[in-house]
Amino acid sequence: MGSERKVDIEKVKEELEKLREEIRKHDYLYYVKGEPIISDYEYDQLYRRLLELEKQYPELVTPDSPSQRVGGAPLEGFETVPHNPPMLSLDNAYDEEEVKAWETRIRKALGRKVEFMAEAKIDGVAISLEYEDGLFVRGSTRGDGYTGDDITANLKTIRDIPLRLNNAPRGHLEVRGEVYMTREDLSRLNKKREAEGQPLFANPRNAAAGTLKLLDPKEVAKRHLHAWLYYIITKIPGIDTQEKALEALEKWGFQVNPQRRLCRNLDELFKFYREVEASRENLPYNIDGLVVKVNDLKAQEILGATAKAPRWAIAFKFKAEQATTVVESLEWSVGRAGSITPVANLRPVLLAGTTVKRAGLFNPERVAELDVREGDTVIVEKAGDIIPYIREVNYALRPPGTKPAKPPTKCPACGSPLVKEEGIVGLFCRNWECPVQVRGRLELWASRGAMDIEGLGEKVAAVLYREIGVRDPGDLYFLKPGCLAHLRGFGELSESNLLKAIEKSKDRGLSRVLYGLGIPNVGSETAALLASHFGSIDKLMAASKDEIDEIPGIGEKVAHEVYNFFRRKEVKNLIAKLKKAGVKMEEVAREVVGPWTGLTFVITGTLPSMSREEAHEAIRARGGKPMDSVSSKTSYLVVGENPGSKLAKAEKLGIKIITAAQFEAMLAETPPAK
Ligand code: 3BA
Repeated sequence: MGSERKVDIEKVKEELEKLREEIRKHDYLYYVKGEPIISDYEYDQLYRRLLELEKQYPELVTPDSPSQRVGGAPLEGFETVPHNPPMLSLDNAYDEEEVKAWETRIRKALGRKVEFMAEAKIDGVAISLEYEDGLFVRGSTRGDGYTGDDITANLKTIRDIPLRLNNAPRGHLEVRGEVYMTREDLSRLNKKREAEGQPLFANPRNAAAGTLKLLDPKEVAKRHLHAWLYYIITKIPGIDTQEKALEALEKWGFQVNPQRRLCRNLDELFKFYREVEASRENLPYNIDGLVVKVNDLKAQEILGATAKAPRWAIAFKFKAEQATTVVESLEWSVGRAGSITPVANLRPVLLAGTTVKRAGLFNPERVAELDVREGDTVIVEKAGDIIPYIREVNYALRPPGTKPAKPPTKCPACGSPLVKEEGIVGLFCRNWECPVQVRGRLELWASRGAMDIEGLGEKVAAVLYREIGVRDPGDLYFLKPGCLAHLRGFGELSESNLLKAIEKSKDRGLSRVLYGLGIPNVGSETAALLASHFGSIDKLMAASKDEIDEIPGIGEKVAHEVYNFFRRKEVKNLIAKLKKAGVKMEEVAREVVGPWTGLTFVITGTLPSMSREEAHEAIRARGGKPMDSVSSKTSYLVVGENPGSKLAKAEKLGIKIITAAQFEAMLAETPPAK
């Protein structure tokens, strides 16, 4: 009986392996090549048989089985993954002159000329992948470069990412690259989102980033992401150039950017740049330039990196794409802080992968400066490749009889007279009860980075304003049970949930309160600075303009805004109301989130220039964790004079060991988090 089962198992194993091999082949032909050779039906038969057998023999499920791509249950959240070495960014060059200057620096540093590997720069999201003995074990986002999110389950759904490598080196292998989405897949996704009333993704990069952050791998699988790899972290004998690294990646089974060329000199590089730029529109994905790398890895090592980017690589960007269209009308809208923002409604035009219908004009001064008028022909570009704006007006094509655009004198939302303020660009509505501002203020107060009140978004803010007479965030804390339940879209349950969420928000602390108040020009960083400097709202409100101005990191303009904000009688009322409600307006000690978040440090021996406690403080200030003993979780062991037994332990565990001097260099290169 026992032996019969054994024979069975061997046979099943064999069938499973065959099935998997077969399915892998068809996955590759279908997803990567786009040229399937069997029907969907035939494929489904194979796949079902695989699932059936694996269900029957769960002990035979292997981590590289195609069934493991679709992932299991949704995740609760992501673990963090430290990046060692960090995932840096790239310096940019915008024209040939800048590339020449870069090449000159390299030539001088090395004392010789070098060859360059140039790769089309895919507009995607950076990732890191880890393999053990050829099996995919972990993948992560770039995050802040020092730590990212563990998105293994999501990455497993991407067919371009092999779960098992061909002839890869034994042991640990880490490679880095980029995940991207094609333009076609983006427009399909956006059509679906539009139909479902969800916000649209502005471009393929945002869509790829948003998709990788989904907690449900099954949803990720539906979006057909792709991946290119371009960097091997692990040192491999025989791989001594970027060219060979790309070939090795390809051989192991990764997808590698097909548009690449080894260039012996700048002329060859510039020629390749023009070729790739000309091919741009015909590609199914967005590229935004070339990444040019010193080909020789030895030379790369000598050149090294700054705290931000390697010196041996540069992103040679394409000129921003432009489109010509016509201004159909000019519109003036009111922002949350009461500023009047002109917007041009445009004849729809395709630009860098999306249809542009509106372009921001920032402020009335900008409209006057450009002298843009209704009916004008204009050139639009995208700032940061995302936000469309008017670059230029073609005055020669202006239709006869137009007049300069006139900013409104009354607020388009509430009719109050608009004011211009000393020393500030722009026009403002200063009516505290202007509906747009009240709703905006409530939304900001409730937002994630502020008081994080779940259930209070745009729609609910509008209802609270219109139906209940809520006029500022303070009113939220005096809502009575029963006041909402009768309203359309509300029920007893949603009322009680909202009231609970409001109650819970009282303890978020000063920094979030200050951000949530919507003081002009005060984002979450400035809010945190103010909070940690003053410690309580009373002290901040009592401070003079100069006292605020003196805080490092806060400029004169912001000091002026903060000071003025707290002089307003409506603001004083609001603060009094919040106090009465019991909203905490003192700073609560927070864990620092910074460049070293997720990294743990252990120090052994004495450091020449600082005490152990000072070193610990410096680590904490950057978000890192100082620890007293070495474990497998330690990221770095810092070795001072007369090190103890920790050194031997770290060596045994393969922990990264750095000298006191290296540690100090890291401190100098990495400023503390604010
Ligand atoms: N090559 C992006 N960084 C790239 C390895 C270095 C690098 C890129 C690249 C740092 C592309 C910065 C983010 C990052 C991995 C850090 C490329 C592309 N090479 N071909 C030199 O096509 N977008 N981006 N990624 N480490």
